[in-house]
Amino acid sequence: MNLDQKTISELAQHLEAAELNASDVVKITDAYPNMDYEDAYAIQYEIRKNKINRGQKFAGLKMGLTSQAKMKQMGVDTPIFGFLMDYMGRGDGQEIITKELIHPKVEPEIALVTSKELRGPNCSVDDVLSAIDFLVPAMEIIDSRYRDFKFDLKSVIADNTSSSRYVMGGKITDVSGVDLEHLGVVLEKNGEVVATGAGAAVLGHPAKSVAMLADMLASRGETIPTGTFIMTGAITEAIAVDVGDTVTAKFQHLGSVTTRFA
Ligand code: OOG
Ligand code: MG
Repeated sequence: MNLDQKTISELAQHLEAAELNASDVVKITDAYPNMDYEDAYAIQYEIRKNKINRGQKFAGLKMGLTSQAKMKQMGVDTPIFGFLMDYMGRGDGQEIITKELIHPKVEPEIALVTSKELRGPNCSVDDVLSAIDFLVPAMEIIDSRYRDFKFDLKSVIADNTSSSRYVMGGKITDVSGVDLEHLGVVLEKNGEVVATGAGAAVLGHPAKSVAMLADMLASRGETIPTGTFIMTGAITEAIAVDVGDTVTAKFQHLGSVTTRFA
């Protein structure tokens, strides 16, 4: 750690204010070039703690930058994790108020809920497959608080990996018999196909993303508790949206999920 607790608190407030006011800021490493990864997660955890202290409910975890497409789009090379809160979640077909966000982009993601505790290190794809309660089709709406989505890895980790909204499909599916690796997804904006992909885009297998999350948490002395909702990471590049757009992600086997930007 290179930052003191006072600076961590200030940066957490700074980034959360940018989120809640929908106003962008420059990446924090500009002012704190020597901050390290531990500092970055410390800021993210401070934001999470502050939200919980204000009565918001923790809703789950997400992996980010798990696909080659995203890593390339963002010019980075390692996955990261963040958290989701209840107020960020929407049901299938519910609207998202565009003016609450800065410059939202949509990503189709396979989500799941765990039926067992997952503990790293060395958590495997098989460990994860045997700990999936059910699968849910989902979309994440990312909204970096950084101007023009320009950031480095440490800045985006501190900014809770751009988490802002997520939409869950209404149908749950048992994992047995579902081939997550080859599972196809089509993302449509206003009825036109804007991106396509398969589960393998997520680290070769979406369960690998959860295994990696367990391993990353293990280095902090944490596990993934039973009953955790997890978004496994974008299957395609993120698609920018604007007021009036309707976006639908259609998943093979899992069903579809839609939202409209009001
Ligand atoms: C970081 C968040 C990426 C994903 O699924 O890859 C992410 C960003 O691209 O702003 O959520
Ligand atoms: Mg995502």
